[in-house]
Amino acid sequence: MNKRPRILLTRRWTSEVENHLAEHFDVTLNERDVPLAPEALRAAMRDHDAICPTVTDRIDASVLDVPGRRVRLIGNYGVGYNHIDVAAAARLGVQVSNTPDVLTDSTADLAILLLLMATRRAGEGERELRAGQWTGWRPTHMMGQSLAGKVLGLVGFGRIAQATARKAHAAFGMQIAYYGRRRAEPQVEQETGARFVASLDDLVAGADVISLHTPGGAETFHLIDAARLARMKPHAVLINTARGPVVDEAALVDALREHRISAAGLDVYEEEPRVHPGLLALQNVVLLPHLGSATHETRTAMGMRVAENLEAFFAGRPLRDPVA
Ligand code: 8YV
Repeated sequence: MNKRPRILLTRRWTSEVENHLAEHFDVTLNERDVPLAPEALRAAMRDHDAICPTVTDRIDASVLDVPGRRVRLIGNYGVGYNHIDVAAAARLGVQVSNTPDVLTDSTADLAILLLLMATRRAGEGERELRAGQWTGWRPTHMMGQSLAGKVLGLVGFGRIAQATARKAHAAFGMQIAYYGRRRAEPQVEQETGARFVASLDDLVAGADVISLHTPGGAETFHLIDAARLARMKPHAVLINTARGPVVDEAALVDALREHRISAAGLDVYEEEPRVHPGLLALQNVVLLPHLGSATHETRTAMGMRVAENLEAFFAGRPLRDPVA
């Protein structure tokens, strides 16, 4: 009998996926479900055939280039892979896969949730009520902003941005504008109701709500900095479901504190799980703990998508979702 490939899941996954994987592989689970230290990741590289990390694991060259490495595949659980040095992996002949498509709708739904919460002051309202400070209905109580006819400016126009565009346009009658490295196909623009804006500065200056959908990494670090925040309208709302470092968090705190923009809705942070203390002190920001893909259905589908990549790799077939 062939020896089954040995794989490591760096965090606990849904039981459906863990059970499925156990039928095909010799699976190591991280029973305590806390992030693994770099030394533990390096050790795992020596005694597994594949490791399946998440956003909480830094798979840099010092982990990949360990002497005696046995791992030949990094099957990432998640679509974003800025925590993996894919250039080093490619150089060392280690393949990398991710999980696109299956989390598109959940993440777009969460962007819409933040958009609604931030524009309708939902967090603020709930905090007031729970604190016993609600004095009753009145015409001018906690007024937010309506969405119909407002411009949603999308930064990046990949799968998740396009799904967000469709939902915001169809459900709330928002106008959609987007900035991306390249212009989308006319059919996609038509179906999402989106208009291309060639300059990011113009997009942020013209939008009522700005939602970020770029990858993380060096290329997008602090794309939204103090200067771009200064270009936004005073009633603008910033939504981030992409990666924390895309926004200069300290500059965002200043802009929100001084009411130079009206609100923000964040699911991701510069140094997760640490959240800038300035954000925690503000009322006009909604803060969620990186829940973009967190539904039972999606988290299982993500695991199954990793399983497809593992199964292809160990059967000698091309990966379904290669990123390096
Ligand atoms: C994941 C995400 O839960 O897929 C991504 O890129 O940001 C999240 O939805 C996380 O990355 C798991 O690794």
